[in-house]
Amino acid sequence: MIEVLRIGLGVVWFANLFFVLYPPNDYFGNFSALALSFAPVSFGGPGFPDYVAAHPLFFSWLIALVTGYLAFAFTLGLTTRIACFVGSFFSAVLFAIQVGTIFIFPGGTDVGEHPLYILISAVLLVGGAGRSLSLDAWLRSAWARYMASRPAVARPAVPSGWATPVTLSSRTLLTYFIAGTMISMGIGIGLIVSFPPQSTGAGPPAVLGPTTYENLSINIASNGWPQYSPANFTLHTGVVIFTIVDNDSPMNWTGCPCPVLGTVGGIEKINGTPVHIVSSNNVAHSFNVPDLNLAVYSPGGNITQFTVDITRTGQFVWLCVVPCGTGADPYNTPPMGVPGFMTGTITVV
Ligand SMILES: [Cu+2]
Repeated sequence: MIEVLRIGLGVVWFANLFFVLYPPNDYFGNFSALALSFAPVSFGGPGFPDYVAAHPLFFSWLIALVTGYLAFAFTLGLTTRIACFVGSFFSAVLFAIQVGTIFIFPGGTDVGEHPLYILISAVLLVGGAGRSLSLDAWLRSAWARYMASRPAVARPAVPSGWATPVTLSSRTLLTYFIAGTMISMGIGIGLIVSFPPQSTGAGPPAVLGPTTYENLSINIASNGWPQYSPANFTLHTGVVIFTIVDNDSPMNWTGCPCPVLGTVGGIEKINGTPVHIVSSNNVAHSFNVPDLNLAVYSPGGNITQFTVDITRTGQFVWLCVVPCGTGADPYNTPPMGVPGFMTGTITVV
């Protein structure tokens, strides 16, 4: 029974590994954008997510390798006991880092499962998982056979990563386990609370400001026209995380599927799901800045989020290219093209 639980946990980690390796997800390419998306919801402030986003190679590979190790270790029952510790500490750090999002998006993200992983690891550890149906058990018996076939000289101990009969008591193991998990959680909290906001690019060629946020919404004005608000606004150079809350109704527009252009990672997140291509199903409006090569699409009744790294100052016109005019020709009737409704000016300083 306990071995079934172990293999089940291995399969769950394999599912995570699949997410990492599945090419359309572009895990490594999107890693920075994904990390940055935690910035506005991290209770310790954006410092740590910014730091992770600035070092994507290290952090993306760290997570990918640990995920791969846990997938194979639990499924095959290889170094089971070590995997219980590694898995629990890993979950504890991730849980601490992501816990701030629980309070912002209830039920969102993958926060929920980490406590479960920790609990399962504890059960596996105390239950002595890895004694059957596992490479640990096979290696141990193979080792024992090998040693038995040799004249007894000095017998090295069985490597302790394999689930040997418990020489440490369950109680001792559990103590280490709980202490380590608590320490890992403390490290995770420490990381997000104590990391100072990044001062990016303090030097030539461009002085970039810290990450800033721009919140836009699309509402139906009193005259019945859909309207962006604010339509004219000022930004600072640097990384800007946009959120568009679209309160208009969705429609099918045959001008899409449309590729997202000009954002960090080439993605926008629709209700938290990153996409490269926006389907035609329920696009209501778009947010295009031709001079920044930016093109983002906003499905009606959804929240769209995207990150733009702005390096140029000046005035930039934005406009909606999705036909939302209220007249017979929705491409050429108001509010399409009307300043303050479906076009406006961004001032970058
Ligand atoms: Cu529009």
